[in-house]
Amino acid sequence: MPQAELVVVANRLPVDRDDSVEGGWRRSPGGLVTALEPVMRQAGGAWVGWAGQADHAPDPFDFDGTHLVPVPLSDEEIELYYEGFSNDTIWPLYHDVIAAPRYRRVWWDAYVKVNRRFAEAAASVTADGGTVWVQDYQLQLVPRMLRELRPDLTIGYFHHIPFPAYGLYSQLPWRRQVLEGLLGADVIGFQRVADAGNFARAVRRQLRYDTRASGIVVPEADGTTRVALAKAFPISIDTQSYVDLAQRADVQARAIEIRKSLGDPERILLGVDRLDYTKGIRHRLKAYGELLEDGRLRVEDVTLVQVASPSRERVAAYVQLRDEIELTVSRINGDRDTMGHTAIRYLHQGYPREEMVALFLAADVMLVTALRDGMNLVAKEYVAARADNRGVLILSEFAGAADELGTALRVNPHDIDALKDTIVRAVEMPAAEQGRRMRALRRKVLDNDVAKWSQDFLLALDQARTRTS
Ligand code: GDG
Repeated sequence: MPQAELVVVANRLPVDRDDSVEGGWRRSPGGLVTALEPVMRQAGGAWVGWAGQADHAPDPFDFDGTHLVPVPLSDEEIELYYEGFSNDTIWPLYHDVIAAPRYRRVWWDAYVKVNRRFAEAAASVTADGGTVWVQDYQLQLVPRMLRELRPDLTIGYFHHIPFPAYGLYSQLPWRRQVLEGLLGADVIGFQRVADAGNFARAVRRQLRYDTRASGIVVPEADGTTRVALAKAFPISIDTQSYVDLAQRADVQARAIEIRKSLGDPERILLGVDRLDYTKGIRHRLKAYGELLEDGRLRVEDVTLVQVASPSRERVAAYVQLRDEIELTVSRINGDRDTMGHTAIRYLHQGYPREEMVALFLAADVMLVTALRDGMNLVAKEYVAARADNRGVLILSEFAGAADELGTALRVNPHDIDALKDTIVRAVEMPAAEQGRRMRALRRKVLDNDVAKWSQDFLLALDQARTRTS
């Protein structure tokens, strides 16, 4: 087995099966994959993850300069470890119990077993003294398991979703094991300063370890201690690729075509989300529906386009959410549509990136009303696409992106009256104010792209290595 100096461990490999292309695999879309591709290529890195098909793990293979190591998952493990513990226990708990988390011991058992399998796979492909970077909440136990197998490694972990306040976190029957699992890492990265703070507080309350600034003093089995760093590293997007797409003539033409096909409304409002209860889609629809009802907005002048890409369709809470949203959309449309104009153009579909960027260009107002969100990349993508310095971003204070994107129109999505006023303000905002706000937003997103994010994290890991060696 070839050994790599840098190994990424994530639930999914960075490729999707596609029999129509040579080799049978294509790179999956997504910022993480784009960000790590140059780093991995340069380091001759390896990536450990599930290949996407149950009960089928191909042998390790090379793809675009990266060695890919598939981890097998059975159908039952996908149900218990992924849909169960990851997406029906941790996901709702870490998003402030917007939906009720379910605590099931068989799910936990599967989570432990699968995390061990990932840790063992990473241990077997990492070179002596190498670096492993573990991604996200599906693999919180991997850092500790890996450290036990390979004490010579430098281990990083990045948490893409929020880390909740201790009062909520403490519901977790396995709260101690999860903290210990994460603390196996030398650097534990979070989206927001507040997430890192919640984590440090949970460690103090639950494990009684000392914390100093961003450092956590972790006692080892041999009586010594080491310092793990828990700190914010806000993730970003491949900004330039959005700027480039937005400048393409065909994408710009498509934006005009979209507007025309909606009946040339004065204002287009846009929401783009995975269909997930954390995204605040219902709150957005409620505010918009009331504005039409109150007569503050008219269906002849505005249209809301809501892309809700299909997600986690085997988890009960998502099935129910879809029903609720679709009922609400059809009620609003039934009440408000005219022959020529629709209130909401609802699309339960995924689209190519070109179409997304065309939508961003067509949208006068972008609605990000998440009730809780680690970062929210859609907010940054909209900003990156608007090189014309037009358009208004409405951004929930509960999305991580709110920490950086200070000149967006900030909103508490639970406050429906405030949300309504903010939508009206966005619809009426003069071009000069749009430009002033958008320019400041764009500076942030252009200066802090995903390549910088991965460099900052890997630099912190490198410093952790020199501290301990
Ligand atoms: C998690 C955290 C954190 C969506 N529909 C389509 C499509 N998308 C793309 C968006 C964006 C991505 O998917 C979604 O990223 P978000 O950040 O908005 O949200 P999550 O999926 O919940 O991601 C989140 C993120 O991890 C990274 O750390 O920011 O807080 O929850 O890029 O554009 N892309 C295409 N077609 C679609 O239909 N092409």
